[in-house]
Amino acid sequence: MIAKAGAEGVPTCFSRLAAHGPPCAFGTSGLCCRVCNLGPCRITRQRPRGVCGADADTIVARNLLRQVAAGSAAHCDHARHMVELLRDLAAGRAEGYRIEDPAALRRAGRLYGLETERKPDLALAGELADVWLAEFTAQDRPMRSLALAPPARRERWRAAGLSAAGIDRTIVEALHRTVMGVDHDYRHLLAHTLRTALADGYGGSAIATMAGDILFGTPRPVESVANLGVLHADRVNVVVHGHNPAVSEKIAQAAGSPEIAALARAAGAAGVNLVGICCTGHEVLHRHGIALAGGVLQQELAIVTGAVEMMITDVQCCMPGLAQAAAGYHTELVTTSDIARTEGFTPEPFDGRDDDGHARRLLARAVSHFRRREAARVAIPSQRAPVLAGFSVQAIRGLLGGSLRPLVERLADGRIRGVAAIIGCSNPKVASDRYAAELVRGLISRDVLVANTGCAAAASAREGLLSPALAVPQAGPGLRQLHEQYALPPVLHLGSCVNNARFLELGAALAAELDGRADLGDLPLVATAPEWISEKVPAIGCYLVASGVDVILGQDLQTTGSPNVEAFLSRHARELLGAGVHVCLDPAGALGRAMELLDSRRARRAARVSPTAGRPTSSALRAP
Ligand code: BF8
Ligand code: SF4
Repeated sequence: MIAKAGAEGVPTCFSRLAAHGPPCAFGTSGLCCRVCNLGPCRITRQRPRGVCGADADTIVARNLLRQVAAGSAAHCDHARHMVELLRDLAAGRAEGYRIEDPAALRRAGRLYGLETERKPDLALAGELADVWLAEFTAQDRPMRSLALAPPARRERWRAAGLSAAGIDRTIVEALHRTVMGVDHDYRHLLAHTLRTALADGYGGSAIATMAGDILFGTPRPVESVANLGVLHADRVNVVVHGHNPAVSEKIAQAAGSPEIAALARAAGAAGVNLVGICCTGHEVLHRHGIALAGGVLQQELAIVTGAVEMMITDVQCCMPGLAQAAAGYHTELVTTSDIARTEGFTPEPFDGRDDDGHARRLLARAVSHFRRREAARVAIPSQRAPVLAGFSVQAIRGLLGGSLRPLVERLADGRIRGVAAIIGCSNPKVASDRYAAELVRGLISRDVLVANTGCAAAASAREGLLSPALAVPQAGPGLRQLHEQYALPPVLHLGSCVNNARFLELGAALAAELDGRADLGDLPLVATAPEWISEKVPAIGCYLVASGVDVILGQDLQTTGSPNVEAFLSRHARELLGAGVHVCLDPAGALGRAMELLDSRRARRAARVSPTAGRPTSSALRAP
């Protein structure tokens, strides 16, 4: 598709990257400061301070905090929209929506200490929405959602002063601190970076995940297919792209309607084929088995097939360059979010009023574009791989017979050497997705269970690693036996990037099963982001480290300009939180480091504890 785009003169991120050449070294190292108009300042050996006197440590830490604040804001604002939808539904103002999973509602209500048994669903949904909205606005108390973490971890945060207050306050404070002339001690800035990330992991990402499950259903294992070969030459192809599960859910429901199928047939197509890209693609894959065309790097390439009638976007990771790609074909680009406008995209904001009708009208318009397709320019790659997705923690527990005990026992005796989250984006600056695929193969062959999210999961999907039939033969004996006995595959697709909260949930549940005093830092857990693009990934990395999970990055953070900041994130974080950031530029190095980290954690743990009987799950999220 990259070659086809080149031959047809259609620009993509690949061609623009080549035209840009090597990126600016000041930006790459974090040494460019443009927070005030005394500058912008660029730090060099000859000019070690900006005009205001800020040194490299301050500038690099400030830039990282701003990145993490922006990434956290994206996840948290996504969560806010989900919570507002839940609140509106409870108040009878969200026509066409319903509580899809009452058990998830009650589960979440119990976590926050709400009375859940003698109350109608909508009343409980309203109370829970109020509790969650208060997580955004809390001023002088820590977020209640921090109690999703094991008690030992919360104690570490308290001792280190990292307990985040309300989400909005924490993120606003991040921006305030980084204005010229406020916070200049890099350690103090980095502490707030971790605090801000915690507001994301346990606030925004966890709340978005729980609210999504309540409104649209908790994912269960579901079969599908992935890669650009999921597009069909004889059907009207519609792509949902972005992150908001409410929009993609409505489009998915409408796409299944007989009325739309009839319209498509009348237009000469065999039907409507809905596929997903990026995280909203994962949401509909998990809940409806809708095919996944790919991750962030496939968005323009899907259009280059010449076979996409409409791409329906919402927020985050929807490149503005899509407009240039679509201009070369008949594809209509639609933006459904009130906060996202791009020239070349038709604004069609979904506002909770008649979203079903809105979705049907959009699909009818997509059908009308089918006749404008230029058949001679259609080229759909044949590659498609089978996928098994839908691994919420509840689904994992279900497969394991109702408890995580079989997994905990195997982690304790070494039949399974650990659980590795492979997360984050695909980046055209590196050999896209090869790192992720090689690492996943290496890990499962060494009996490390892989938990995948985001574009890294899309990479695994395209490589066939989300197909048990293809992945199990590549796995070690421990994982093969686990699959044989429980049908739990070696690579578990946990969902979108906000669903990294499922990894935190899995870690907390494993810790509770292992020993009431255990913590994520005591478990053989590790995370790798092979390739990162979005500011959301440094935010995820920081909340994982703050949770006690070592994070291996396949590319440097933009912090190499300050050895002190890098030492804080690797060594000091380890002393403070039991985990740090590692950078391994090649997959073999990452695999070696991951195995070292997992084995040393298991050895440490084995020296101290063996698994004990199951205990009640935590319900510690009551008001402080
Ligand atoms: O949130 S992995 S490119 S799609 S940021 Fe974006 Fe990165 Fe993909 Fe979803 Ni996540
Ligand atoms: Fe330069 Fe300081 Fe202004 Fe940054 S804050 S641009 S270092 S003067």
